[in-house]
Amino acid sequence: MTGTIFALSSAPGRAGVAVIRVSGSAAAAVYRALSRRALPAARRAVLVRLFEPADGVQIDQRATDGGAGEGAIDEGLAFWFPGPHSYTGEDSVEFQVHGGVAVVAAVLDAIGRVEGTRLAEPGEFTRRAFVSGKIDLTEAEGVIDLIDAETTAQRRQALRQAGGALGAVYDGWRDRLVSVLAHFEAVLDFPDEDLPDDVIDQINRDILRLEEHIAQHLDDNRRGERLRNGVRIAIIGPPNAGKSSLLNMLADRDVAIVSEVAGTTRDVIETHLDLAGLPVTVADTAGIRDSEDAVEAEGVRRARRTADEADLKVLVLDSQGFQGGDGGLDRIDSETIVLMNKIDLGPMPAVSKSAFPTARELFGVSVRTGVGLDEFLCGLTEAVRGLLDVSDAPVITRVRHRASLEDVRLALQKSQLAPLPELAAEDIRLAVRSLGRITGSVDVEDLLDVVFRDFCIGK
Ligand SMILES: Nc1nc2c(ncn2[C@@H]2O[C@H](COP(=O)(O)OP(=O)(O)OP(=O)(O)O)[C@@H](O)[C@H]2O)c(=O)[nH]1
Ligand SMILES: [Mg+2]
Repeated sequence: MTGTIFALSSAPGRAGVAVIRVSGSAAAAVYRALSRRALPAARRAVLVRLFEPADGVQIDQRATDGGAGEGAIDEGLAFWFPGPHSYTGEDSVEFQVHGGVAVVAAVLDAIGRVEGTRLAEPGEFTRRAFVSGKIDLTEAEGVIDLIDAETTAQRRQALRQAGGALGAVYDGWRDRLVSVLAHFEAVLDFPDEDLPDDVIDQINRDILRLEEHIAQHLDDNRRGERLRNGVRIAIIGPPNAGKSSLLNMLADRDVAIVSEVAGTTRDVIETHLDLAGLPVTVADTAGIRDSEDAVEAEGVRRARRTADEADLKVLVLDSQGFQGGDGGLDRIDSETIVLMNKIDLGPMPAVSKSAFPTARELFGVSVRTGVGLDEFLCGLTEAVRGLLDVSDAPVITRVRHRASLEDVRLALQKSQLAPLPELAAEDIRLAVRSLGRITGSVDVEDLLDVVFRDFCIGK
């Protein structure tokens, strides 16, 4: 994890411009060797020609930009970011060159020839930003999510987290626990001193209040994680109802085979879609029915499992052949939208919402002619929105956060039941450590030393 690292930071392949980053103590040497110029002013764009590093080539100490000479690799913009005021916190240089494959390869090769440099590992620039204390772990995760964001809502959430909103919540809780702990330590260390009687009561109240906050934060219906991964929608129903036709309509392309043969779809076919700015993964499944055919039976098993794992289900029925005992009816719940398809062939049967009392909504549509689809899409978007967090409050976006918070809550609960203050304090210490693990903050013991020393001043 040491040395000066460099990498192509923009996407590989042919492009107008390519961005190449260098970070570490040799960054200045890289700049000088490639530009044959002295370092420019910090954080200002300069136009330079880039060369192969060569022994004995004089650096023009007066010139900080431009650059002449035969044999240049390319001409482009360069930035000098002296540490700690850089993304990584280290001395950094950024080159913006023409985004041709040969140009990029030659510049990377030239940088690699400067003493002490090596290609960066995946995520290493952000990792260095964390190590040098520029960002915490949740912010680093936010950066990754921002790069991966495919929809507006995902981008907003990632930007919030990258900006430190989530980390600030956890750090705030951690600070409160550390102060609780400091009070505890005082009670333990100076039992004979005249501490206010209600110190322990106050401690317990603080712990309870924090536990409530964490419980609320955890009870979020996995909104943040859903937004990050996309809401999973399963299209289920009896064979031939028009499930694959619906998937193709939603995806606006021929993802799944459509045919009048019942039992066409066997495997689960998944597609990622952007539904009005919201990320969803739609799965088309095999028509649910009893089948002697081993392959179809396996498809039906997978269809049922997909339905059970989905956040939202769309049950497609053939309005013209509705029997009342159709496949998939047993999967209806409050997160199921029922679609009566093929109403172009005849009127809706005399079933209304009352036939599916537990379903979320019922729509009559024709996937073929488009009748009723706008209403259905509105209903679907609403349902998806309800499952996601589109508010501004920072939310849990990873299982890792959730697991640590559960640990915190458990430790706090245990501390309340502890028979001895020493044991309760140990539980609080565990809780502090678990919270610290989410943001990756400094060593817990160090922090406690500081707080406790301050607390005891004057004793
Ligand atoms: N008239 C009419 N036909 C439709 C409509 N939607 C789908 N179909 C037809 O119904 C047949 C079955 O459609 P699919 O989309 O393959 O049905 P499925 O539910 O995926 O069927 P399986 O994969 O076999 O379970 C095809 O011939 C479609 O063209 C509709 O709204 N109206
Ligand atoms: Mg199908």
